[in-house]
Amino acid sequence: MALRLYSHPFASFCQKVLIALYENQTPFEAVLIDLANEAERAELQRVWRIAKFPVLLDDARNCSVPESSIIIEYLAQYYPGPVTLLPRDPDLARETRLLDRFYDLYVSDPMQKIVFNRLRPADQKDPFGLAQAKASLLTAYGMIEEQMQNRTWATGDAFSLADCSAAPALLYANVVFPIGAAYPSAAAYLKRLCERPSFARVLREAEPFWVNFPQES
Ligand SMILES: N[C@@H](CCC(=O)N[C@@H](CS)C(=O)NCC(=O)O)C(=O)O
Repeated sequence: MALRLYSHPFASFCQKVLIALYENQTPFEAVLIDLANEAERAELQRVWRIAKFPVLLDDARNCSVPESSIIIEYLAQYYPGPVTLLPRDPDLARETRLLDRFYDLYVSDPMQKIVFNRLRPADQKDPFGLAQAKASLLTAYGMIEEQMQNRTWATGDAFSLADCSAAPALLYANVVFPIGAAYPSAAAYLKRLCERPSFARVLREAEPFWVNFPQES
């Protein structure tokens, strides 16, 4: 198989790329990386020294591509399909990249901080960082509420890179810090994302791993 994706079905940034691959039915092999397994972590670190996934390996072009947004841009360039994840119009492409960064930086990042705080030992919790993360998510929820009043997908009528980013970010954020009744358009957008066949498939594949999700303590 020309394309291999070092990934894990429960990891949000891996899900972002899986959505893109499923949208265009791009053939690839998912190589499951268990970060708790020393050998598998070392293999991930061999291809991307930062040791974060996903990483795409393209044997046909003899290259490896890290970082979820860059992978999706790479797929759009070299393995395009019927769903144009990065619009050709430069202004719409810039808006798409902005919303992709918005969901990564201002939804995923604080969501991960809340999850990591749950994983900390009881005597090493970070209440200040937790409050900051929740405040950041509230700001983001308010912005999404405004953005999604009249839109189906993040940038308008067409599903894009920004929606690949939004889906896992909002899904996990809603679990650790529920979106709530004050943000009906944001909640409706998350519902649409969950019903999108590509993300519905991702969610089915992630299902067995929910037992390991850290609970609030
Ligand atoms: N900016 C990166 C973030 C990737 C990332 O944070 N991946 C997480 C999984 S969702 C990870 O590898 N975590 C492992 C670790 O931090 O040790 C991207 O967009 O791909």
